[in-house]
Amino acid sequence: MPHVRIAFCCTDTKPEPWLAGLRAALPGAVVEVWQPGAPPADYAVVWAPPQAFVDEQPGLKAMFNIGAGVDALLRLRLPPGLRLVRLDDAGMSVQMAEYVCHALIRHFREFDGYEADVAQGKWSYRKPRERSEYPVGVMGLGVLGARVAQAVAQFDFPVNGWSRTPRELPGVRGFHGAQGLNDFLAASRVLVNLLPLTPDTQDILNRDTLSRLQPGGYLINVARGAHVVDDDLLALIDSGHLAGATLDVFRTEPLPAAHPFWQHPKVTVTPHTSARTLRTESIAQIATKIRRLLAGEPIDRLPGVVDAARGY
Ligand code: NDP
Ligand code: OXD
Repeated sequence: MPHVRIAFCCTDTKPEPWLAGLRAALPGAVVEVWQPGAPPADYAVVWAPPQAFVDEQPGLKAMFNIGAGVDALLRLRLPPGLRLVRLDDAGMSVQMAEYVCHALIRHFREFDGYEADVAQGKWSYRKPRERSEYPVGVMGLGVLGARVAQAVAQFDFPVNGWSRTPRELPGVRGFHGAQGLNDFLAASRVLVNLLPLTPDTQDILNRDTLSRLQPGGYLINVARGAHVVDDDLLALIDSGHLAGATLDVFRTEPLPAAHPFWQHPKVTVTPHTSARTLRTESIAQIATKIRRLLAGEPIDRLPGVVDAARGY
């Protein structure tokens, strides 16, 4: 392998196992935690790096994000030629499918109600709900959204999908673009958000859009907190138009102690855990991509290269 230097700059991440894994996968590469004043690196492995890192490393050829969402990276001032590469699944889509199916089925089958009954020693039945009355709309049909939409379809729910450009997936009724959004929402009762956070999608789940869901709608947000206008969501739950929400991501994380989501009886909160970065899979994917680049392959052939103009 040609001499290559890789800087590791990941906030809130224990570096040692990543360094050991990257060194084992890329023998001969120098892989070090970035410190101010460190020598120039060829590539970087990052999560929420500070602006100082980018400013001090103008010679980087590519930054590999150890997550799928690159909104935090695109908020930095980046040199024009620097390419960003995100995780392309790396074990996340199956976790997303599990999480969303769990939240959907828990709501649809009223398992919270049964749990409350059982806690009082009550043996009671609820009237079975019609699956056809619970069409599920998945916003974002990318690596994660496509897998989620198909997992939901396996349970025979009607499934709608919304993307920027047209996407065809078996068992999924496709809608696309701004012109398709209102029809997509009107056709859906349970809404699953798997959009990237971009200037076009920020605040997209607001009073107007959420009101367009079928009555008794339910939101499952597993993308980014800034997609949702929190007060609008709470007002629609409290008015009864929405039945509730399962939220994994928030505008401020950790979710502040005083935020009403914590205590709301119709809101389920989880701590940004719907699809975790899996270290072994991620290291293998990043190392394979670096090997391909070192072998002379053009970066645009790699899966997960970010289009900065598009924002994802
Ligand atoms: P992809 O880039 O593969 O997919 C993005 C999808 O969103 C595409 O279908 C794209 O449309 C669609 N899209 C983008 N912009 C718009 C728009 N303006 N209007 C309509 N559709 C749009 O991303 P992933 O599936 O890998 O990840 C999605 C997001 O999930 C990440 O950006 C991240 O924020 C979040 N995430 C959350 C995690 C968690 O633990 N909670 C973990 C991992 C990711 P098109 O197909 O036409 O390009
Ligand atoms: C991601 C995330 O974007 O963990 O991968 O949210």
